[in-house]
Parts: sequence; C-alpha cells; structure tokens
Amino acid sequence: MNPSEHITLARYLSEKPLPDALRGVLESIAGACVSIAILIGKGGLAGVLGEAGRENVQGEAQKKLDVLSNDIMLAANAWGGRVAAMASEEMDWPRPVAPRGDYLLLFDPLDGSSNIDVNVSVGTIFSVLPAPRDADWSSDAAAEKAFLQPGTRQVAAGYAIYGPSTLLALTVGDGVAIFTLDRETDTFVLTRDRVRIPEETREFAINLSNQRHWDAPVRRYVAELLQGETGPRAKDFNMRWVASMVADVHRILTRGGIFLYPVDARNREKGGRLRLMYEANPMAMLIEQAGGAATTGYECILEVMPQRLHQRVSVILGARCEVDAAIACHG
Ligand code: AFP
Repeated sequence: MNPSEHITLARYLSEKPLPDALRGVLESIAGACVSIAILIGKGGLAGVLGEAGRENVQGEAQKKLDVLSNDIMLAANAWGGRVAAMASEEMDWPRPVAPRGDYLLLFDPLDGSSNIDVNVSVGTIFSVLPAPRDADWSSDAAAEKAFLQPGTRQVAAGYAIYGPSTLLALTVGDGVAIFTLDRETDTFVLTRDRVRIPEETREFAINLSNQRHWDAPVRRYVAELLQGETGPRAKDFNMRWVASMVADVHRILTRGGIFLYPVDARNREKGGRLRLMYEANPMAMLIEQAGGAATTGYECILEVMPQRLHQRVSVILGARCEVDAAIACHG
C-alpha cells in the first residue's frame, strides 16, 4: 500500500460524523494502546513480566503488566475534559476525571494477561458510554450508578490485539474497521473496513475442560459440534481456544466461528467468568456491527441491564447462524 494512500486512524475519524470530543477520546485510547504495545514488546527486557503481588477486585492475581497497562490507559484519558470518569477491570470503583465530560470510558487494560508470560497474544478492550448529565460523583456507589447502562448505549467500542502485528478493531456504530500499527511511525493505518463475519463456519471456541460443569443446553450444543458429519450438523468442526478473548474474537471477525464462555456450575454464584461492562458489551457491539450475534443464551448481551459495575455474564457470540443454533439449544 502506497504510504500516500494510507488512511490513518485520525483521518478515518475525521471523515466520520462524530463529536470532536469522541474523536479525541478514541485517539487518546489508540495512543495508550501504542504505549502498551511498546511496553509489552520489551517483555522480560523491561522487567515487567510476572505477578504484581496483589489481587484485583475480581480476586485475580494481578500481573505487573495489568497494573502498568491500567496506569497508561488512565494517564492517556485523564486530560482534555472529554471523559467524565473511567472504570477498569483492575479498579474497584470508577475514577472520576472531569465532571462535565461527555463520556464514560470502561476498559480491560490487558485481557488474557495469564498468557503474557508465555508470549501469547493479549489485548486491551474498551467501551465508551455517554456520561449522564446529572451524574453524581460524590461517592463510589454514586459514581458506579452512572456506568450502569446497557450495551445498546455504547457510542464506540473496540480492542487492540498485541500479536505478531498490533491491530486496533473499532466501531463507532456504522460497521467495524481494523487498523494495523505502523511501528515506523507509531500510527494506526486502516487495513480493513466494513468487516463482515463469514456466515458459514467450522470453528468453535470454548474451554472444553469445563464440560462437566456446563448446563444442559451448552452440553447439547457442543455435543452436536463434536459429532461432526456423523451427527445432526452433518459436518466436521475444528476447535480453537486461545484463552485471550481478544484473540478468539479477532479470529472470528477474520474467518468466522463462534465463541462461548457460558455460566457453569463453578462460576454460577459470580454470574459467569467474563465481565459484562468492559469485555462482553464492547465485543458484542463489534460482533453485531460485523453482522454477527451476541447472546447470554437467553437474551441479547447488549440488552442486559447491568446491576453492578463488575458483574459477569454468560457469553455466546460469533456468526449469526451459529449463535442461532446455540440459542435453539437453550429453548
Ligand atoms: P485473564 O485476563 O485472567 O488471562 O483472563 C482472560 C479471560 O478473561 C478471557 O480473555 C478468556 O477468554 C478467558 O478469561 C479464559 O478463561 P480460562 O482461562 O478459564 O479458559
């Protein structure tokens, strides 16, 4: 691609009918992802691998890079007055920033971080909601209330994936675009636009080691996939499980498939494994904007009304016809 033909993220956003404040938020997020990519790329050389020696609100051991990536995202969006508050997987409560800001920013700063020490792709997931005009930032509980909006209210969502290439997948509500980081200029350049999930698939993603804990509908759906051409689906399937949601979702956006992380007997009390506000919702917006579907098995993920900032949810997302087959098992 001739460099003069490059459509940078800034140019892509300038050609969208967006408020300047939202363009600014998205460019700040992209800048933070460049910094995180550089940090991750140094790995052991920067002494940033391994545990941070503390747990997050989820009760999960934090990696050093979880904390550092969180700090980078906070710093990148703390100025400019565009973001009223931020919420993160790594922080117990929202961080108020600019009370008159137009947007709320939510993120998982380093998704898949249990893979970081074995050099497998990880990512940053982000979601942007409108800030309520009458938000009360006087206490943690009051601040949390401002974030409790369904995924249908998102004005933008996306992820960066730190793999062989660093890519940024983004939607502002009219399709999905994918940008590749040009490391010579530290600029994201448009490499795919109007992404569509292939209708047909032979790939499914689930952690099969949890099979004995699944509820009957998921057991039935996966059993039919495993029966392959000898079963009701009459075709063989392949399985992939990266254990980085960003990597599994990116594969689905690229070559189709379905991803499942259902509520099961182990995590039922917590409501599931994946978090609604900053994992399931942004991914669901991307998948739907690319022509796919995202469900809990019983309702659209984007329509789930959140009760708590860090609440978890059952996730089934991917090619629409495949998600419909999974929903049929939940009937
Ligand atoms: P970490 O960020 O703790 O590595 O968890 C990643 C994740 O939230 C999501 O990205 C994966 O799809 C899922 O967990 C993997 O969970 P299992 O390790 O139970 O397969």
